[in-house]
Amino acid sequence: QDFDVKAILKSLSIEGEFLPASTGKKWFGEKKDKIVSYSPVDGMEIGHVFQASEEDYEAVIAEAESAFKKWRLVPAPKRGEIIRQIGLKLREHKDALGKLVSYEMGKSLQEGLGEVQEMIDIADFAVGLSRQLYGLTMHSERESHRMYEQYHPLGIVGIISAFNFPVAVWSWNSFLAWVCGDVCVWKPSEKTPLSAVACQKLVQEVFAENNLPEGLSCLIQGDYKIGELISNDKRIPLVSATGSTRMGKKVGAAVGARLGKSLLELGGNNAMIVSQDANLDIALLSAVFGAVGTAGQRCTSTRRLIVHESIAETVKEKISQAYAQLKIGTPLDADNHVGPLIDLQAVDAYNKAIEQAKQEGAKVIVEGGVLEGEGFESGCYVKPAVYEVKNSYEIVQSETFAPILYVMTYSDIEEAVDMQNDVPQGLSSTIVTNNLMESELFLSHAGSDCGIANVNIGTSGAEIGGAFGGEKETGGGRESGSDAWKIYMRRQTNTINFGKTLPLAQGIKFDF
Ligand code: UN1
Repeated sequence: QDFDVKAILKSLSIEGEFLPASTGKKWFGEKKDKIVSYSPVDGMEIGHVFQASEEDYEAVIAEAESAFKKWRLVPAPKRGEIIRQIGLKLREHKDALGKLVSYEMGKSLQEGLGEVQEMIDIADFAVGLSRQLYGLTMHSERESHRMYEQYHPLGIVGIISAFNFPVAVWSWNSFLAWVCGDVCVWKPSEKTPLSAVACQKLVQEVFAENNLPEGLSCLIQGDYKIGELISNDKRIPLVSATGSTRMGKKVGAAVGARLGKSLLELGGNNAMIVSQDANLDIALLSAVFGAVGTAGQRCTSTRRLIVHESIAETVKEKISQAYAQLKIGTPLDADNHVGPLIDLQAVDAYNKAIEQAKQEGAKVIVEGGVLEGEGFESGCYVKPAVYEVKNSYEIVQSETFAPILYVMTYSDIEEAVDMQNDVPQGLSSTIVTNNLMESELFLSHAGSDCGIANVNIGTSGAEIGGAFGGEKETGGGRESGSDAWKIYMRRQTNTINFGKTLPLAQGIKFDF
């Protein structure tokens, strides 16, 4: 196999061990507690970083604050030019970074490269955006007055990201934040610290080439304690956090308690409705990719299949046939469809979910199980599984980050929409149908309650151009495209009097 980990690390300049924190070019902190990165692909140690302390955190924030004072003065289109250069740098290193993501996180090589492509796409988007940070102008009710609004940089943006998209989600946040004139402090997942180091190295090259201040991009490695420092820190006006609903509730509460802003992108429980008028080829392919792609570890992974009762038997049979053909194994081999889960803890959660589903009455359509033997030494490879369930089961109501698909049936479309909505989460949803009335109902105000609602495509694999995020326990945040940039800026309304008198609003008379 032509997969040479050492060569990949070398080409990304990330050989050896790394200190806990980095601001721009500087790396600092103490070599105390190690965070070791093991590949779920083969269980091997890839490298390690060190856990940051509170002092390291303080040093990072001080650098970020001073960088912000300079960066906010750089005109937005010039800030965009820096992101353009970052996009070029990513194109140059796409192959190596994609491979590292694949090896450290365990997603397929295709998906690792796809993730870097998302970074390149958001870089391009951010460049264009840098000339489009528009506010509105309003007509004043007063004579010789003018009103308009403008968007100013916010300050330090804290980014807490998850293992499953170890680089793209950071770039959605940081590239937009930088164009908006903010600086970023990034706490990546402890499960993927090296992919974060690789990103920090790439952007810091661009910053150094442009004589930009240290602290524009700060990386701080550590566990939940660093997340707590960020969430409680008044110097950080916006915290963007991606991960579990449990984590998001803590971050949201801490940031809310100090009346800061948070952008939360949390758990999903994404469903596909398969109508009796569905193109079954589309339904099957998108459901299987959605359920087993990234080993079911996307927040947009398809977890529930809501099938019309008249085609339920056919769909179950087709799903079983499709699953029988899935190849499970190293994600570095393009022939394999399903790679490993991130770690043994995730395998445990997968096992427990299956057990609980069965206790609650689930019927097996495709049985799961942990794989052993040659090629599966890491212990992280599991069989994608499918069970017939009721939507009300407790386990079906919660998100398990694993390739488990729950199938349920419905008899009329309103019932299907109700089932789709009847979970605590609200990220992604889709209907596969050729029936116009059904798809319009699904997209209407009486339809899906999710942040993402699709027709005739899967629940996962969103493009960067749209706003990404969801409702209810998904946290309500929107990042990436559309006008998601607005949360990274502060809005100011300005009223200017160019007359010689002082008329008051609402016609109030005040004289002396
Ligand atoms: C995530 O799982 O946190 O829509 C993000 C998708 C990807 C992003 C997923 N573009 O599946």
